Amino acid sequence: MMKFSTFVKNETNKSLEQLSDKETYIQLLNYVKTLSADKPKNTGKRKVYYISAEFLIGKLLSNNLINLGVYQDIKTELESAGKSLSHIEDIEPEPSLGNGGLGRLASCFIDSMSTLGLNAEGVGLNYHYGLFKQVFKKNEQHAEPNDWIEDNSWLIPTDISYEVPFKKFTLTSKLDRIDILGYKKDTKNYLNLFDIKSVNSKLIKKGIEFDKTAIEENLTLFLYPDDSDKNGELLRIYQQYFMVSNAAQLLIDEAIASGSNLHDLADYAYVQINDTHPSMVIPELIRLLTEKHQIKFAEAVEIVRNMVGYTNHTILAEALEKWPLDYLDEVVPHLVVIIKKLDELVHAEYQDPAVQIIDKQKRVHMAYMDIHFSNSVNGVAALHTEILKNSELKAFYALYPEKFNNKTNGITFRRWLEFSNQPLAAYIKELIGDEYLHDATKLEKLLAFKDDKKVHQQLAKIKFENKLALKTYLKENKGIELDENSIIDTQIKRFHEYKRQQMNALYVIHKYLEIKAGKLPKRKITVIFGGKAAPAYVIAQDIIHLILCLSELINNDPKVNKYLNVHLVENYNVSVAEKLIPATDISEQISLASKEASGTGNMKFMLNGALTLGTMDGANVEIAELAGAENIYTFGKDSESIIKLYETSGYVSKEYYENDKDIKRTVDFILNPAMVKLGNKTRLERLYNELLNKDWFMTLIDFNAYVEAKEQILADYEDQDSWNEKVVHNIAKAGFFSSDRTIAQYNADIWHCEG
Ligand code: 26Q
Repeated sequence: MMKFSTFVKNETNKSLEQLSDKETYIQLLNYVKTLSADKPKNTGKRKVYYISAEFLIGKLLSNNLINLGVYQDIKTELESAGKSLSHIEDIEPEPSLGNGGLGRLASCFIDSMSTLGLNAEGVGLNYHYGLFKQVFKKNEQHAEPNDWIEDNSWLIPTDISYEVPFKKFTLTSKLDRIDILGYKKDTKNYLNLFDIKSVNSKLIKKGIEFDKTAIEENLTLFLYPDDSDKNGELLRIYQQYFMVSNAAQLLIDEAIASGSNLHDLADYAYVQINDTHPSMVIPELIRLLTEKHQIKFAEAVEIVRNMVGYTNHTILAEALEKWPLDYLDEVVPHLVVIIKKLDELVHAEYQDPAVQIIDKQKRVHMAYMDIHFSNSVNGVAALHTEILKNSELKAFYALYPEKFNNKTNGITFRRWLEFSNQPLAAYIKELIGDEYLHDATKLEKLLAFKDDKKVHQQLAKIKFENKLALKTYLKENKGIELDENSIIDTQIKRFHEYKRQQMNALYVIHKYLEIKAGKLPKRKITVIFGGKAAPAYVIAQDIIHLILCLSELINNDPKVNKYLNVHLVENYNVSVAEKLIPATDISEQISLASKEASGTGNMKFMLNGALTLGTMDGANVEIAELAGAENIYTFGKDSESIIKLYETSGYVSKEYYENDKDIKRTVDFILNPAMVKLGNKTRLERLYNELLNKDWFMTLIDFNAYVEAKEQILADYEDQDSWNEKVVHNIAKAGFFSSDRTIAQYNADIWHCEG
């Protein structure tokens, strides 16, 4: 392999020392692209197409260097030329192709598919401005376009292009690809990102507002454009159909090129549908097979049924897509014909209204279509899959028990340990070698050191080092002063009521009031939040507002700020997560039980030696089982009780407020004059009223249990030996959460493609 400095000399006729950091970044990008261009693609008869509206891939330079096995060499080479790799990493813009857990999961998955050498690719859209950039002004969130694509980028143009027919016009696509390297593998896969040729950024007006009707120019401008009006919803349908029609045409072309006669298409392709955003791929494949390739309808249905799997990521009713048939008819009438035929097939077989694709109000239930016309339906954590089978999708489980399976989520350890926590990774190698990089369960060897005080001290030292690195990062990039000597308690995820950032904020108020009253914590606590709220989700924005006001109040109060700090990090993204997670002591996973399908941040924290403070929800349940009850802090009502409460409408938030003085005092503080002075009264009042009169996600039901568990975890931190014994247990048992394991299971149980 050519040395980087030689590459630079050949390309620029300059030495490495003569390049600026920006020029060095561009040379490194080209160096990696050249090395990866030499690698052959994975092969195998059957190819997996993982279709997803989001791929939250994060920066790629460091990850690619690690996967190529040259990270340390490049670091050393740069150092001897007087350069710092971490400064150069900062220059790369973070791709803005995802929003949260589902998109980050898709990205961990494509890393693992390449690492396992599977013939499996991602397919999505290349949004030019992706998800909005979050900016805080006057303690409120504002959304700005995120212009992430530069002239030099990881995107590799191809001349692959398709015609995608809509009712009113036909759009021509173009395909850009990103090479996806596996960890120390000789082969690669692609992330396929389709785009329109005619995208026009001049449509963007104030913030992220734009003309939603100019489809031929706006289709790939934004991820999840505002769909609070009809034009927004229509645009989403345009985006989804464009994504899946391209995917379907690509896979049919590739199958034919590999020798398929299309009657045997299922031997050549498998489509994994990441939530319902790509569901239209089912009728689209059937349409193409019948209309373009003369296959009979009944046969086409069976072919497609054998080559599609559906992954469910949520049980929140509002996130389960139901498109009005009229809207589909306005955009893709040719698909409506097929959807109606599928609906008739279901109707002929089953009479239960609960399992019909098209309901009485003429809305198409995308998930239901997926379940009938696929051969696999999976949840993303053990508890989540059980809830799907026994409650949310019970009627379907009764029809198709054999289709249902669980695939507990995972994360790639290359990004979330090797790269993001280099001091810890180096120390683990010192203790147990590097076998865990290929077989993550080998981390269990760390259990041999669980009582070793020297190991405890070293882990504490690494945590402190990471806090210092975070301090520098937050100061330089986010205008935040972090106290490295405080306990760091972090909640990072999309803002949503079910995730209950508001419960954490109420804890902050509770602590503030205690400190004001002279009850001082043993050690300073820093509560960190990070996350974006959907622009149309008003209450989530109100929660952000509450936290920003609290942050201003508390951090500027000299009596309190010695004991308590609150920060909300602006524009939380993958790069911010990579800095926050290794420095965190307490991982907040406090969703209302039954509502968080899995969570994957919880796994990242566990791997990085933070202890979980969480409800028995999603993958927290499996974390508790693996780490052992004594090594995790769980609290609150369990999922069964919560599901019952919803069934009986048994939760009345006002009762909690009126019957508990501390809760009342804490909630009332939202409207304290000191807060109203810093904030927007309308927002604070709305949030207060929401908590009192509605509180759909039951913040108050677990508040006391939460305070108690938090006091316990804070107290336990003081015994550092016992704390670090728990830390060792957590890291040692985190191997199960490697996405390599998850992907191996998808392949063994669903995809059956050769590796
Ligand atoms: C639906 C309808 C209309 C508009 C938007 C949507 C929509 C958009 C995004 C629905 C869902 C999403 C994203 C969901 C998501 O990120 N889910 C998370 O997936 C993770 C990976 O499985 C889990 O770990 C999380 O628990 C789950 O919340």
